Amino acid sequence: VRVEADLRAAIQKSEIIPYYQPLVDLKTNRIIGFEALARWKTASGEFIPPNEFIPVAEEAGLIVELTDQLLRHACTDALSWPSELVLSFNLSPIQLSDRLLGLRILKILGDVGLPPHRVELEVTESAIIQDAVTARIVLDDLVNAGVRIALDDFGTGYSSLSQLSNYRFDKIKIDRSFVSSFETNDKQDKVIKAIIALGVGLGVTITAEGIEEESQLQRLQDLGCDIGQGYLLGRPAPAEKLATDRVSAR
Ligand code: G
Ligand code: G
Ligand code: MN
Ligand code: NA
Repeated sequence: VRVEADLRAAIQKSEIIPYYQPLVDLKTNRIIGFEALARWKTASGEFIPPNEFIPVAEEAGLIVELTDQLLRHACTDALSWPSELVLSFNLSPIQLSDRLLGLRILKILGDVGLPPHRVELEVTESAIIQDAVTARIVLDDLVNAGVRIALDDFGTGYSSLSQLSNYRFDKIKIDRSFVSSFETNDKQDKVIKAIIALGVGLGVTITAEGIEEESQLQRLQDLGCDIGQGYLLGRPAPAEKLATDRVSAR
């Protein structure tokens, strides 16, 4: 209950802010955009990670308010970036069962003046399975306006193969658990190769998450992976520390 009251107050005081992690084109080494990752910076200077407060926000019915605030903040930040850079933003699974979500997101983009084609939303498959009818309405509203949709955490229990033929995703993000183990595990290497081939077949862009080592980056580039993300390429950082004018990621 205390966490819930604290969270309510934190939203009121706008203590929860987006950090940004670069998304890098692995063919050109250029930053193509940033993923917004929520951080709760408390008055005492402590950081509470999203895994701790997003579930509380969902339970307490605060996720709509929190998301609206974070998205507005992130879109405003993105307005000051070079105009070719995209903003990628995570949605909680339960949000996709709110049929007004799409229109609310588009309203925020309109208010801020960020064109929908500069925004990408990250969803997991479990979000779609929960309420497929509503998820379809929400995703259609967004896609028709030009927003792109990424299937996040691909390959884990949250995202598998079942919805790939039902929805037209623009991007698939390979979960970082694959990238972290694929050098020591020859089968994992084959799995990543197969996901990249799947992307080619479906005409979907593939992003690899969690790149921490030079050797992982090299292998992903050799396999033809489109986009990379991870501590090696850039850690999540506050808006004021972003080098959005940097041509190359490294
Ligand atoms: O930033 P970090 O890797 O600690 O994020 C942990 C989890 O929290 C990830 O699954 C990420 O998608 C999620 N997350 C981060 N920011 C947001 C947000 O603004 N909204 C939602 N719904 N989830 C977020
Ligand atoms: O579920 P989602 O893919 O949105 O989660 C992204 C999370 O992964 C964020 O919390 C982010 O801080 C974290 N992350 C980003 N890059 C790396 C990395 O290279 N290594 C690890 N361990 N975590 C990462
Ligand atoms: Mn994500
Ligand atoms: Na992920």
